[in-house]
Amino acid sequence: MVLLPLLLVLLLSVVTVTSETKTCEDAQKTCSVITCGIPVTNGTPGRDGRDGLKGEKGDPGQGLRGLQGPPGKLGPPGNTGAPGAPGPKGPKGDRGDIQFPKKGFFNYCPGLGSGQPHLFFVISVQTFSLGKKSGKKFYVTNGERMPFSQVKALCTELQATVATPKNAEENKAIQDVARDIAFLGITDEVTEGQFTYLTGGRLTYSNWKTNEPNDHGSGEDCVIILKEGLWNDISCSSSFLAVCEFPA
Ligand code: MAN
Ligand code: CA
Ligand code: CA
Repeated sequence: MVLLPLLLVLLLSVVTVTSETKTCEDAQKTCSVITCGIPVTNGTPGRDGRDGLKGEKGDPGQGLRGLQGPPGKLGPPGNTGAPGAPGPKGPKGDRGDIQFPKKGFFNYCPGLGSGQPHLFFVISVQTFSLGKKSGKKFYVTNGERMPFSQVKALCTELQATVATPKNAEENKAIQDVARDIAFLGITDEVTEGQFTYLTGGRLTYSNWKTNEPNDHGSGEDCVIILKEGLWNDISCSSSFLAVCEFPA
């Protein structure tokens, strides 16, 4: 009973060997080189092969990230940008002052003589259009000092009057145009101590300096506006700036 399995094992081994030999012979028909024979022990391992091709880049490592480096150098300046859109229109400016050119200015104008009519004509045209536009009185000066009688003559020739402030705003306007002591169109020549406008009537506005008018010395019947805008009565034969007034 014990021999039967042993016999079966031996039989199986013979069948296996026979089958392997048959397979090798079959292979000989198709393979160009094949060794058939009884199995032998393995030889010594061959030499190491050549280095292979470089592998692909590996995934980033898992280590801690390094500190951030210092900022890079400043780049070159960029191109100039396109001009911006125009700003909104500003508010209307104050009315400008026209001052007579200094004496002799018109002598240099070709085609114009040195005679005053030319000068007067230019100023009259300007004041007419500017005064009409603003709706306010208009003051001009030629920058010259002269006695009151000459100031009156000059302004009359311009078909104007001597500057006569009737309120603080007009007083300031005259002050700004004159920028020096100037005669006003006010006197007490008719009745001492009673100041009236050249154009007639008692004062409706005044800006006397403290202790003025005082009819100082041999008498003072004319009025000047000082640089700070205050008034003083003064001798009409003294010379001060001529400022003429054009109606609004
Ligand atoms: C002083 C004051 C004035 C006067 C002038 C005249 O300044 O007395 O009132 O008008 O002198 O120069
Ligand atoms: Ca007087
Ligand atoms: Ca005085």
